[in-house]
Amino acid sequence: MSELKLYIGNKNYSSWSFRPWIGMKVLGVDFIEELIPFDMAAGNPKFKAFSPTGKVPVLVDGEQTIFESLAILDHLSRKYPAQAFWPKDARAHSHAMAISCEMLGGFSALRNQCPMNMRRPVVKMEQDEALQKDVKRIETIWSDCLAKSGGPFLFGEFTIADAMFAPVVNRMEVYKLSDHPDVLSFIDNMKSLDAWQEWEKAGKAEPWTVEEDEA
Ligand SMILES: N[C@@H](CCC(=O)N[C@@H](CS)C(=O)NCC(=O)O)C(=O)O
Repeated sequence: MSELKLYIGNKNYSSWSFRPWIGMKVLGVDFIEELIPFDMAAGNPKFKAFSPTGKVPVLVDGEQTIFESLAILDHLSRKYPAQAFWPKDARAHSHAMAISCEMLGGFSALRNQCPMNMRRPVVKMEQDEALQKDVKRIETIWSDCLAKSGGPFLFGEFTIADAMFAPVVNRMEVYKLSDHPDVLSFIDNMKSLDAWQEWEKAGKAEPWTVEEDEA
């Protein structure tokens, strides 16, 4: 039985939950998942029972509770040093951390206007100036990384940086935000992962609808 338990929200909508979940699946970490759906924009009061922030995701590793998606993945990179959670090259590691932090703290127009939604049909969204700015910056980040690494993932092999951008891959696709060739090929590479397909299938099958997240 696994010693790790990952608390997550709805697979259709919970972009922050998707990050550690896909990272752990692709990098081969055994864990038990506990899905507690939010059926309202303000989450679920039940999250407070296990989460210091009242938010998901949360990882319980024995006696320790780790919250915040990037902190969870970084914790696992130290717990399993043999697995390449971060790029092995020091400069690439720093770059992967930088863009992961940029994702964590930035792109508010994209996050607010285009919620992750696995069920959404692909329909183009009109972009205001703020959304265009976010999309352009993401195109630049992905293109630079893929040009340097040669792909198929941002740093060659799948790392935490890919996990941190996974929900953006869904947004780029379902809101048709970019026709940049590097964006399109990164979407294909991410979507071809077994873990992606497992999450997407489960998300599409969920019964819950959150009106605020149906953009
Ligand atoms: N910065 C946090 C964000 C966590 C977050 O906002 N999670 C959402 C679900 S995707 C949540 O739990 N929302 C409930 C609420 O805000 O009440 C992380 O990286 O884990």
